[in-house]
Amino acid sequence: MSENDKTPAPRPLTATHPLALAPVSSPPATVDGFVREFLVNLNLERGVALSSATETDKYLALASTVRDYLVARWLEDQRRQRADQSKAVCYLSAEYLLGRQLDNNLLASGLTDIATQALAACGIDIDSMRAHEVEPGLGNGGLGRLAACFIDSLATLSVPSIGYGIRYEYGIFRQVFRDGQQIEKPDAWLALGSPWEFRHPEAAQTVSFAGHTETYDDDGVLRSRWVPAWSVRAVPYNYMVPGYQNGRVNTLRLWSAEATKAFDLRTFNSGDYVEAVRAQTFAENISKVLYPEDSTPQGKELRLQQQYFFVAASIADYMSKVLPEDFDLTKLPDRVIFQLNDTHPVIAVPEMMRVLVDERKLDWDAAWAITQKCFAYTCHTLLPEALEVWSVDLLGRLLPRHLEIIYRINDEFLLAVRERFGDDERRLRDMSIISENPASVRMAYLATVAGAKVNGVAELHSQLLREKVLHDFDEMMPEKFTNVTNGVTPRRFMRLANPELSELITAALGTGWLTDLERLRELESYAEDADFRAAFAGVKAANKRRLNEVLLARDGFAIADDHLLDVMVKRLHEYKRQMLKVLHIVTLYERVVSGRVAASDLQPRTFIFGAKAAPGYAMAKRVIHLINAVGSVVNSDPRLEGRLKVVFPPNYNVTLAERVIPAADLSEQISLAGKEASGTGNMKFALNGALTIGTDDGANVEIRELVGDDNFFLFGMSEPEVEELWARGYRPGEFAQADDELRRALDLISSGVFSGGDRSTFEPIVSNLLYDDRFMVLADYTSYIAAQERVDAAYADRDAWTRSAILNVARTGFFSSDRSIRDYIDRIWHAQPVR
Ligand code: 26V
Repeated sequence: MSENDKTPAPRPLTATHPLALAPVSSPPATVDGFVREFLVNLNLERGVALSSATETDKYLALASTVRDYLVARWLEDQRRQRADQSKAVCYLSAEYLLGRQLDNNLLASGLTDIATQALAACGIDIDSMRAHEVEPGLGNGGLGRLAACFIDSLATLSVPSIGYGIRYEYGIFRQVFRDGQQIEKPDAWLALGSPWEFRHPEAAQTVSFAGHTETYDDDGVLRSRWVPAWSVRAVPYNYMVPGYQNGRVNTLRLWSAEATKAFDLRTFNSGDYVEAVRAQTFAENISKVLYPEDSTPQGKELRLQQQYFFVAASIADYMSKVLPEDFDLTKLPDRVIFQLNDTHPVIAVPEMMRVLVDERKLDWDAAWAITQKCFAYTCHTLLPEALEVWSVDLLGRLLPRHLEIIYRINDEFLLAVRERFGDDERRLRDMSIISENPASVRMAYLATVAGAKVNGVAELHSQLLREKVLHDFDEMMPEKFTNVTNGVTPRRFMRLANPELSELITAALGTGWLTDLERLRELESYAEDADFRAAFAGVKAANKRRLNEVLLARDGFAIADDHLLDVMVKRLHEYKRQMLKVLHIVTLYERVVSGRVAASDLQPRTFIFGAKAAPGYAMAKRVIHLINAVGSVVNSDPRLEGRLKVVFPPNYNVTLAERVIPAADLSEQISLAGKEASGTGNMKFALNGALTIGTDDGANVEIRELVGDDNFFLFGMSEPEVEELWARGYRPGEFAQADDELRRALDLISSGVFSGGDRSTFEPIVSNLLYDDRFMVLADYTSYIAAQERVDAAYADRDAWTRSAILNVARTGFFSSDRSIRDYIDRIWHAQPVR
């Protein structure tokens, strides 16, 4: 056979093929191009013609179309990140409260106008598409929403980064009210399918649990290894995180638990089909549901499984997929920083040690030196009950090797404490990562010992962390501690949530402010311009109408447009003091029904509440019941002549926040000083031109400093005053004795007028306030009522109010999450944006 007879072998489609290098190109960014892509997706992906497509078909095809425009940049950024030598940020968070994706992704890719026109050409109203999306509620509140703002800013600032988390099948529960009481319904957010995610089974990781540890001789070196009892498969789902009109697309990787193949096969072969299916369900349970407890950890085994599951998968993913194979691990700190979003991912610390020592065979000291530079920890609370601890018993059963590693970290750390402070038994006991009776692991201490940096989330919070919660650690290693004040993304919470205000600002300042929010300062001079004030007031009025559209559609009621809109939206918790707001409402009501004040003398106000209570938090649920009960009495009492309204739309979420916040006149930030780590809702309100009534707590302190005392209604004890009163002995009864109106309000609640005459329904709330309240509601009542009177007086001069509102917007550009991310880069990560 001659050479010539050989048919040439087909050239394999290798990585050098042009399509493999630049796999896709974006469709043309024109109306026609968009229409074409949309119809192709409708036909090929949904298998329907436009004429017969349902709203869901259209929504899913639209989402795919937007994706198609982003995917080329995404692939390019993934390739670059692998090839790049620059340092990357891995943000580890058990929660991402993303909110709806469609509008954000349209805005980021600059396609909003094109898509609007293209859909109109197809006879589709884009607003109906927006309304069709179910938001992924993969978080509880502030911490999860902060993570979502941060990944937006990381992408917008072109920081090489990846967010890791859990793809819960059920997010935060859907809240409904029955007879005014909260009922929790499952949040089946995946029911329509999730068009923004890409499942990658080929990139799955195996995550193991339980079993035992053993030592063995490895060529003369004594080593430990973990022999796990069972394992699950962690399958990643990738989400695109587009930067704002900068061509950058980062990745959010959420892990879903599935049964391992090996596990399946073994059981199937043994003939036990039912057991195999059960095993599958068992595995899937791990990512089944988000724990709805915000701030009170329950020490549940499944939650520890969730934490280890996503953290182990993420570290394995980073080490095997992102790092080159022959990478010199001593250089790891130059390549990556893992940011721990609260203690939930802290089990990553012993996991990294296990990988470095047991798997990569580094010696302990070298591994510890690396680990200590690769992690940083953000604390999000001050409440002692919110600090996570895991019982040694549970941890040892589920993660025996990790417990050994934690013990060794602790032993060496306590040696260092002894070296520094001598045999100071108090200090040794208080600083130990392991506490006794019952033996448990303090995750915040582990994070502090392991982390290169520890930060709080507002100036006051960081200061209190150093002075109180982590005082001993601050004395030993003060250089670790720093502050990064939280921020919010102006793309979602200004541009998308408040399009009219955004237009007004752009008309005044030109473009560019959305990525350089300090430029809002330039609005200060406009506060003196009567035409601008009129336009600003017009935007607020329009936003109230926009809010009414959704309130009417989802709940069947609307708010009157001449009312001061007074808003308190956040998780329901005693420390946040929704009860103070309730006492204010009851006081106004009592003044009128007792005849001391004429209804016509009341400033018309609508009070909006939005709040979910943790399902097991009885007091919080009772407060929800009371708010609804007060609402139904107040709203229907003719003596008030419609001047006070209380509305509590159920199921407050990101989507509702985007409508409520831009419409608000007054923002309620009324936690007991020293308890709210930061707050981020407070920032969103100020940036949208609401005035704050608030205590000197969390980021309120910084908001007030920036906007000035004339544009902020401060009330209540300061944190040192709280401490002093607590030390002296807080006797709530004395405050009730001293304020006639407070006593009347409490009596009215006790009397049963809000519970159909039943005096027992809300009695536990009243007696809690009078005898057992750690959050000192009654101590701040008088000052709060006085501040509300200042609010009414200020609102009477509407033009002056508007001026203050404009100054709030102008002076709070500091609270962009872009600034927070820059602070993380400078103070903690030392990573560089890559262009
Ligand atoms: C804790 C736990 C405990 C176990 C069960 C599930 C779970 C879920 C979340 C949390 C964290 C609560 C801490 C938290 O959300 N802190 C909030 O963080 C915001 C962002 O920094 C901050 O603005 C709020 O003031 C702070 O309360």
